[in-house]
Amino acid sequence: MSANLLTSKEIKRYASDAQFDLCGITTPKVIPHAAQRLRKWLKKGLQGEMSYMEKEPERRIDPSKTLAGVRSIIMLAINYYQPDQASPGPEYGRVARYARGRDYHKVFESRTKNMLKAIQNDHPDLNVRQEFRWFVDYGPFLEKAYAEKAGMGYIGTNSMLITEEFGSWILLSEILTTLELAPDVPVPGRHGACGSCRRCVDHCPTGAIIAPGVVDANKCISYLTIEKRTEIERELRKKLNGKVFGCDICQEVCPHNQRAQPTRHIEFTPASGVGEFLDLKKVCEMSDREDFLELTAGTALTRPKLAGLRRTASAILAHNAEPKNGS
Ligand code: B12
Repeated sequence: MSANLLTSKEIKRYASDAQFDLCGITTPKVIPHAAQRLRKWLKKGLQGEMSYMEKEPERRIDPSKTLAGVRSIIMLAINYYQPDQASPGPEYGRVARYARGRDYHKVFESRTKNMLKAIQNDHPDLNVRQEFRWFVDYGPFLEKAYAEKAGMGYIGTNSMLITEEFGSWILLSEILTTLELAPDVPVPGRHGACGSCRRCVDHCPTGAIIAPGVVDANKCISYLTIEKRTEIERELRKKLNGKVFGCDICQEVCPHNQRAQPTRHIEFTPASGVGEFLDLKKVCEMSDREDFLELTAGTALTRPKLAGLRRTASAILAHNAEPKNGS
């Protein structure tokens, strides 16, 4: 263990040099209320078919099970906000903002590697490979809970981490380290600060926010269009309303997101990926992996695979073709 080789202030400078928008530091102590919430969420089956969420929940809860001797957690965030354009028509499906450009895992990965390379160059005594472990959301880790504890914002009723600077339009990643770093202080008095506001609950088309901070994935359009592998049931299909990949409604209606700022990162802009709209007929016509990868390679849209994306696109088109009440 290399004590005091680096300060929190220096880590934040490295994070900023590596083009992260926010950086917060906290201790790796288990957060009991977050652990409790995760256990309850799993017990109720709110994870749906996401079996990876069921694996090793104790590891997700306790960072020391991932990196022995971990002393600090460095939380990183990037703002990806971009305004919506008018839809070209019902034959096009909308992609959630975070996924319109390059796959965010790749963006975070390359920036984290650059950050750690810079640290290693400046501190040859440090064994960065051994003393730092990083991942982007696929790792077993409660990102929002540790980001809240690292003073980056607070978890709102829609269950998202809401920051002062960018609202909730940020993505997170983390570096676990054996270095002892001075922790940031959680934003005082903000926990549960949505108060009586229920805009996200009331606007969610499928009623997926079943209690403050609790999302039933089985109903969430994001889950249905990205993570769920089997058919989407009829009642839920009707509510997709053109959303072919992900959903931003619970963020769009959030008053805290008035402070949204367009992203400065070109990787998140439509020009770097599939863009905001997909031609649903074209998606349905894609017959092989080659066609699919031509459209989605390097973006987050590879996640549902061809079968998942085609299933959603055809569900939207089928619903559009149904006679509507009163017509
Ligand atoms: C599984 C998952 C999903 C699932 C389940 C969503 C969910 N809310 O759990 C699905 C597929 C539905 C999903 C959807 C989305 N996701 Co997602 N998802 C994850 C993942 C991989 C795990 C989250 C998790 O642990 N869920 C389990 C439940 C128990 O935890 P939770 O909702 O986070 O609950 C916590 C809070 O309740 C908190 N808490 C504790 N005490 C208290 C007390 C109060 C009063 C409150 C309010 C909360 C609170 O503790 C709990 C445990 O930490 C994380 C990445 C990660 N590794 O953390 C990304 C992550 C949460 N997703 C993210 C994003 C961007 C999205 C979408 C916006 C994508 C989109 N546009 O379609 C939507 C948003 C939907 C929503 N409102 O949640 C970002 C969120 C960034 C942010 N600003 O918060 C993350 C952090 C990924 C990332 N690397 O940035 N996601």
